Amino acid sequence: MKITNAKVIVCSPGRNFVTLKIETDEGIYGIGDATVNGRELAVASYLQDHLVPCLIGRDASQIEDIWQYFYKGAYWRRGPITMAAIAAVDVALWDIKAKAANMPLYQLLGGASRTHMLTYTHANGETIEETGDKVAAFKEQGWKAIRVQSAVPGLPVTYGVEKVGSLAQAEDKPRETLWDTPTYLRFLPKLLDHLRDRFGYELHLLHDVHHRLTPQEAAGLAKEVERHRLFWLEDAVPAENQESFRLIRQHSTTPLALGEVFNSIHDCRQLIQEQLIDYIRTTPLHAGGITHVRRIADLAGLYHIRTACHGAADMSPITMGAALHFDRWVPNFGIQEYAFHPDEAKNVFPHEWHLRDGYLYSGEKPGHGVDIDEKAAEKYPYRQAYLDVARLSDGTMWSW
Ligand code: CS2
Ligand code: MG
Repeated sequence: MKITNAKVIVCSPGRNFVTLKIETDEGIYGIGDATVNGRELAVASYLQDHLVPCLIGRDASQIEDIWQYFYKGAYWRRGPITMAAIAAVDVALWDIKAKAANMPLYQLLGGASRTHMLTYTHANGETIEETGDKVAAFKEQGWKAIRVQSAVPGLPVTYGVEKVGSLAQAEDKPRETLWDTPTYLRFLPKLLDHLRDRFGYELHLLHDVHHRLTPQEAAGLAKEVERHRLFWLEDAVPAENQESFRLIRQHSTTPLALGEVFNSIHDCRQLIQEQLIDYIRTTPLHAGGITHVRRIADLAGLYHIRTACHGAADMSPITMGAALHFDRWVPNFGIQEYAFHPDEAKNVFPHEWHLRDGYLYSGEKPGHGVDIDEKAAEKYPYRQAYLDVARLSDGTMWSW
């Protein structure tokens, strides 16, 4: 089966998405997501200008060789742009292979290890009480696991709380936000005290620090919130320096999650082999497609680490479809994140996966079960957008 055409579709149904559609001489096509929030056009160009010309005429069934060709064959390898572009090719080719086999994608990976996936969503409030009310509403809808973020009093904007939250802002420059670690560290335990008093301990609660602390601060926080028995504390420290997690680990048994920004197994090898984390958050988008995340998952499995694919709304419904087929198979599955796509995006990307009672279901259609309505996509042209940046009150740049 020969690849006859590959096109890059950039659209903005509620937010920007980059999609690769690969067509074959047998009439079967597959689609993959290449969205890197705030850097969309860089991946679109990487695909269009550098990968697509090498794809035409290739045998679509050679997923592994094509992956290696674009990974090893690039002298300048790795990095979010490269790996997202490779991921889009990889996911589209798995989609084609599964459609050609007339099987849902999880069957090609080794078949189902489970019927449905435990999933968490986000409760974000301007106040502790409002966050609690949102948790109550999700609990009522059947959710078993909820990530809780609340505005930190004294900071004008808090990550994850504003309506647009982690969505990129449609502006010509990144918005500057203010960060203050001591204020945050005094506040967070109060939020968790309130939620445990109100909901007890059965409900899984998660919290995302979003890379803001030093290892010493994170170790103190992880120790202090042991009493709240979190499902996890996420991205406590920026993880370029993987060994910094040793300090947190030595001081606390709070489960740790990390890896949404990683794009290769080498970004998490030490964290996994030293058992410094409990959940690995790499997705089939930012970490090189199904072909690469399954390698990460297999390594993690050796060390009792479970998967937890990043599921923010800034990855298209295609990535959610691919992630759910991966989740359906992966033996060491932990949890899946889901943050609700804008309605316009649901129309552009018709999909079979669905939510019921706090669980996601992959669907049974051949392929990954997600399509793109190109006519609908044309109605939503790309808009320039950036993620926020953060500074301390004296102007120092900080991790956002
Ligand atoms: C987040 C994301 O979902 C998460 O855990 O950390 O919202 C993240 O901020 C965005 O994906 C950035 O694009
Ligand atoms: Mg996160």
